[in-house]
Amino acid sequence: MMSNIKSVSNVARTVKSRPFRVAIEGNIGSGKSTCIKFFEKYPNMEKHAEPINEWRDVSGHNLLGLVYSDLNKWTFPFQHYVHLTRLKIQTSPPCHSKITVKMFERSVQNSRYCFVENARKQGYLHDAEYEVLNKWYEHITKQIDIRLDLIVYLKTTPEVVFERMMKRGRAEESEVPLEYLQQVHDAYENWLNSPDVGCEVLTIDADRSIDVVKEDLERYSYKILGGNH
Ligand code: DGT
Repeated sequence: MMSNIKSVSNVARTVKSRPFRVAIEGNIGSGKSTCIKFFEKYPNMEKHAEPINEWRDVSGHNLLGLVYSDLNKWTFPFQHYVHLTRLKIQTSPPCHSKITVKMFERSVQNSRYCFVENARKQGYLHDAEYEVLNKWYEHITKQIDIRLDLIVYLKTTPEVVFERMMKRGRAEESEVPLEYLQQVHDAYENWLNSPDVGCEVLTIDADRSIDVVKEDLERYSYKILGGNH
């Protein structure tokens, strides 16, 4: 079985004054939204789906549609906006005082180390654009605590998620080729196996059916809930 937990030595453990932060990570169509819904039964957990509707309507502009229509032209503004919307989710104060865990779909770190790195590698970002995005990221990490306490990585193979993505039929993704999912997969693997990750990674084999994945989520729920339940 692929499921395992990887510890990183310089882990920044939970800061008492804020909830335990869990990012659900994985390729397009890996099942992140279903995974978040699974935790609905825990009232002390605040859950955030990906802010995709915000990306679809930036004062009338569909940035998600634009980025897939021309990655070279639109990756720079898109990643800026992704950073902003993720930062708001990740650092907002909990909605009530009993919240001990905050779970969100992808993270600011994902944008920086996965999508932005891939975009530079593939030439979707000019070196100057890449540097500007990094300057922002560096500044933010110095000023604000955006640290994660746990990453749950729904690991998949690109062919499996490609089939799921096609079945789902989201309009903006209709032209996304298998090659792009392979790139995102490789970027995830590079990031989550590098020192940049900075927290524990719980890897779950998400090629398997959702019911089997849910069994793993149940098995690891104590860990995912930061030992808080
Ligand atoms: P799931 O539940 O795992 O199938 O995930 P979804 O469908 O809720 O979300 P997902 O992973 O498909 O993400 C929504 C779309 O946004 C998808 O086309 C990938 C794209 N996306 C998310 N974050 C970024 C980013 O930082 N850069 C780029 N270029 N695309 C991103």
